[in-house]
Amino acid sequence: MANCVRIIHIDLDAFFVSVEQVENPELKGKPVVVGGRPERRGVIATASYEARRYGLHAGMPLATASRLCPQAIFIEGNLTKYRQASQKFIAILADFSPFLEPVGLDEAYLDVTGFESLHGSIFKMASTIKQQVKDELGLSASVGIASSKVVAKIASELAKPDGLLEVALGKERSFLKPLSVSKLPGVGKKTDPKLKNLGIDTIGKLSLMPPDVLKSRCGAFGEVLHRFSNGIDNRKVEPPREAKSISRETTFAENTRQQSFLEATLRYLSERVGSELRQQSKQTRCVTLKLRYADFNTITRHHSLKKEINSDQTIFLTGLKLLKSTLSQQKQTVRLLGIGVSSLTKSGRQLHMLDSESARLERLDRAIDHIRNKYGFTSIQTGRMLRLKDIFLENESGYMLGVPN
Ligand code: DCP
Ligand code: MG
Repeated sequence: MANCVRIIHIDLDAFFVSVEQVENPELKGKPVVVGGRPERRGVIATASYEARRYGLHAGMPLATASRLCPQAIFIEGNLTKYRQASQKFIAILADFSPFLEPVGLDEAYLDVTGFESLHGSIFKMASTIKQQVKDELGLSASVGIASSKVVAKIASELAKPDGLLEVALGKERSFLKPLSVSKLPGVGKKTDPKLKNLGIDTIGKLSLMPPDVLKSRCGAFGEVLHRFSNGIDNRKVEPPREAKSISRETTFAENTRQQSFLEATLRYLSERVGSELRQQSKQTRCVTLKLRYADFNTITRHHSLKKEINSDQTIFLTGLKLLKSTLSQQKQTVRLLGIGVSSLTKSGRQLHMLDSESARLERLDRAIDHIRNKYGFTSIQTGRMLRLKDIFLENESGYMLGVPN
């Protein structure tokens, strides 16, 4: 007999904040916000559940947050640390099912069809996963179990925080029926009012609408709404494909055109990209510079290289050329600077084939990577980057830029 599809959706609770609370238990049970100091420009990345009681939420400007909840504790945040926690989280999940699809840093789907006998039941399996994440990482997660991705995701959302909810086979429609349409993934500021205008507030009502009506109001998404509201979702759990690009960017506290500062930041971001590239044993042929100007206009400029590279120096110099030529045509100050690489290939290292300059750069990068892995990213710095010391706060895994990235 064919097994009925069982899918687990798991999502960590208040992820960035929870990582901070594990590191500093004094923060537990308090209104805590990760995203930056309230006097800085920026928005909340994560608010603890205690802070959410005051109306604080992800995406809210920090200044608004501190007005609504003056006693909140504001933390700068450090994405490197959250990435490390994320990797450990995904590694735990991978022990339970190879059919694993991570989404973002703190969320994943697992196809566990046919895994009942291994664990007694899928419910027991999910409790074990939750417990293991708690024991090994100190983080609490919420889990939904259902016959499709969409229903599992809605179930985990409903179970938050620290919950576990299984929607039995055949009960999908009755589970969804009373819920607000805003619980459906993709229904937000745009679609919600359109549905409300049609008199549709619950998923149950949505499920009874003729698909043609939904299509005429919401375009192609109307069809998805029809299927999702009826608990139908044939999307498979897809293990990730290899990354197509690597990039790092930062928003400045104050807009700037200061050449030496922009160069120092570009150097830092290039080294971040280069070190990730080498960690993945990849090389690149395309470097992209990204700039956002004071008026929020955002541009990207690409440069294709003749041969594959993975050195910080080449990424930086290519980015610098793009930066200089772009700024020479533009008078505005810069709000955001980013650098990325794409057209990635696996690096088959053939040192003897490299010319001596490439070989020298490769040895240098390897030595730097080694020291940084051991003593932290800022333990060794290049001349151009040193100016950043005066500008950004620093911790063991690198400079804390204005916005976690
Ligand atoms: N995030 C962010 N900016 C946003 C939303 C999220 O930087 N606008 C980051 C911070 C979150 C992480 O992504 O910690 C995960 O996002 P979630 O939507 O899963 O939110 P949380 O894990 O913080 O809370 P929840 O308990 O609701 O899942
Ligand atoms: Mg989460």
